[in-house]
Amino acid sequence: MHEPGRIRSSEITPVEVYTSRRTVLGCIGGALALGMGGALAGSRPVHAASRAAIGTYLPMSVPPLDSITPREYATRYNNFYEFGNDKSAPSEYGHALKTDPWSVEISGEVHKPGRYTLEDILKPHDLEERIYRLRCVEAWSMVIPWIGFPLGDLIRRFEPTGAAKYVEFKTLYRPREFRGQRALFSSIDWPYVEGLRLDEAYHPLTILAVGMYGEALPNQNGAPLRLVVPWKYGFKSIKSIVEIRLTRKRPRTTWETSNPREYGFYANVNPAVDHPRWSQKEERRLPSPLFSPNFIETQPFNGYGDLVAGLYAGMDLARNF
Ligand SMILES: Nc1nc2c(c(=O)[nH]1)N[C@H]1C(S)=C(S)[C@@H](COP(=O)(O)O)O[C@H]1N2
Ligand SMILES: [Mo]
Repeated sequence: MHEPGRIRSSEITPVEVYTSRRTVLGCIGGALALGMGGALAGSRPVHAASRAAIGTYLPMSVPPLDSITPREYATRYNNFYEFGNDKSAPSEYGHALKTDPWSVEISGEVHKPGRYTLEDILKPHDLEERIYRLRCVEAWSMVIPWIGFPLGDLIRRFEPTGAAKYVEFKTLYRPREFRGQRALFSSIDWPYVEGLRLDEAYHPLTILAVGMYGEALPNQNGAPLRLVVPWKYGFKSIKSIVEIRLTRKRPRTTWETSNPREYGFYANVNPAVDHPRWSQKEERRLPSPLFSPNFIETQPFNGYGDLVAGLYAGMDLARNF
C-alpha cells in the first residue's frame, strides 16, 4: 500500500526528469517574454546553484499520486473570488484582467520602499521550475509545476528594517476588471489580503511565481505575479499581487477576517486539525472523477514537514491553526 507519510519532499529528482526540465526552461524565457511585453527577453538560463535547489525541493514522483496534474485541471478548476465564486469563473472571465502594465508597491519596514514596475521586480532573479503539491482547505489537491524565484531573494533587495516581523500581500482592487468585486453580496472584503511571518517568507520553499507548465501564468492562476507557499492551505498563495508590505504586527488576512473560527493566520496543512465543517484527514487528488474519487491521505505540512516543521517548534498547532 502506498504510504504518503514516507514520501520525502527532499528526494533528488532522477536525472531524466532534470534533463527534460532544462529543455522546458529553454522555452520559458521566450514564452514569458511574449506574455510580458518583453520584460524577460534575454532572461538568463537557470544557473547551477538554483538548478541544485530545484532538485532539492522537488517532491519525489510517485505515480499516480504525485504525478503532475494535467494542465487543463490546474487552469480550469480555480479559486479566484475576484472573478466569482464558481471554480469555472476564473477561466471564463479571466481575460478581463489587464496585467500589462503592472507595478508592485513595496512599503512599510524597509529601507528602500517604492512603487516598482514588474520589469524592475523581476529583472535580477533567475527563474526556476518547482513542482509542488497544492492542497486547498476545501480538501482537494493538485501537483503543479510552477516557474518562479524565492520570495526571500526579493525581500532582501528592499532591505527590511530590524523592526520587520511579518509580510503582508495585497491583490489588485479593480472592480471594472474583477467582476466578483462588483458583486453586491460577497463573503470577503476587497482587496484580498494575505500574510506570512518573516521567517516563513524567507523559507527557500516560498516562491513568487510568474509561470506554470512552462508558460507565463494564465490570468485565472494569478498573473502576472502570485505567491506559492506549498506547506500551507491554498488560500495563503495570494494571486495577482500589487502590494508587499513589511510590518511589525501580524496582518489581518482576508479569510481570518471573514471567519476566524474556520480559517487561521497560519493555515499549515494539518490532517490532525479538522475544519469545523469537514475533515482534513484526506483530500481528493485531481483529477478525481465523481464515481471513482481519488482520495489520498493528507500529510502534515502537505508533505514538506522535514523542511518546514522547525519553523513551528514549540507552537501548539491546534490553537495556531
Ligand atoms: N487574490 C486571490 N488569491 C487567491 C484566491 C482568491 O480567491 N483570490 N484563492 C486562493 C485559494 S482558496 C486557492 S486554493 C488558490 C488556488 O490557486 P490556483 O487556482 O492557481 O490553483 O489560490 C488562492 N489565492
Ligand atoms: Mo483554497
